[in-house]
Amino acid sequence: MLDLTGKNALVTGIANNRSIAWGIAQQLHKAGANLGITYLSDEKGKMEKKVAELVEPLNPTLFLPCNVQNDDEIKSTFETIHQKWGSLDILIHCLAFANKDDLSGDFSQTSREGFRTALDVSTYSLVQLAGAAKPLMTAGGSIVTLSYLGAVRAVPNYNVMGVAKAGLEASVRYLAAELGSANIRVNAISAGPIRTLASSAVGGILDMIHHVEKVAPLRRTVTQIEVGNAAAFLCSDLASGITGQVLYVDAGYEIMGM
Ligand code: 0WE
Repeated sequence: MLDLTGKNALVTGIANNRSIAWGIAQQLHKAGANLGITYLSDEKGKMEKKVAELVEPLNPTLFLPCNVQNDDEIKSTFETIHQKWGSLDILIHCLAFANKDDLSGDFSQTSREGFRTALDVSTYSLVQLAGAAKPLMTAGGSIVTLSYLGAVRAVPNYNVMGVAKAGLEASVRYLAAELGSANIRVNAISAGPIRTLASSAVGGILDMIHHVEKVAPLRRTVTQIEVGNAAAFLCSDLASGITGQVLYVDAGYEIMGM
């Protein structure tokens, strides 16, 4: 059944124990994957210490800083994977950032710089990491990224992140088309709203969560572990025929008309 033993999996985007990437890492580990973890380094090394303590029970065999705005860190991350693992099977992309000012107010007032930042960190980073992973996925592979309904609907205040996620979902299709001949599959999970470090910084997130709890067919939100289970499935041979897709893990919210 769902078995990832012998597979090397790189997980990006763990910031703390509420991160969706943390739910994914736990479920990949449970399925037997060998984990590599990247984190966003800060000057004081506080993040490094925090994330290292968190992931220790999952016995990662690689633990590397990787800021996607720094080409050198990306280069050295994949050089280390090449040296230490030889090959890569799974890449989990859970990275997004927009300036806080660009996540409220009028979308038409988004600055060129704010637009560029959001698409650089949240969209281009998938293309960049997939390009770096491609030569290491010599036995085929699976790439999974995280999206949100704001990619395809105008969700209040999501603004420039909606444009970034629309670009991300299109990038999933173009990457899937290119990488399919190397038996590398590329898919996105569109997760319902979850309280995380990123979403808790957003005004009105609790109201959105309460709305989902009323309207979604399952009458609740989803958990990081449920997103993790869907990611583990997409990375497994059980999903060998699935690529280029956006899988909604949202308690059914997306199908509803209100
Ligand atoms: O993709 C996201 C979060 C994206 C995000 C959040 C922040 C907050 C703090 C990106 N950059 C930042 N930058 C910050 O400084 N989600 C799907 C969660 C989310 O974010 C929203 C949402 C939902 C849901 C923003 C506005 C409206 C709804």
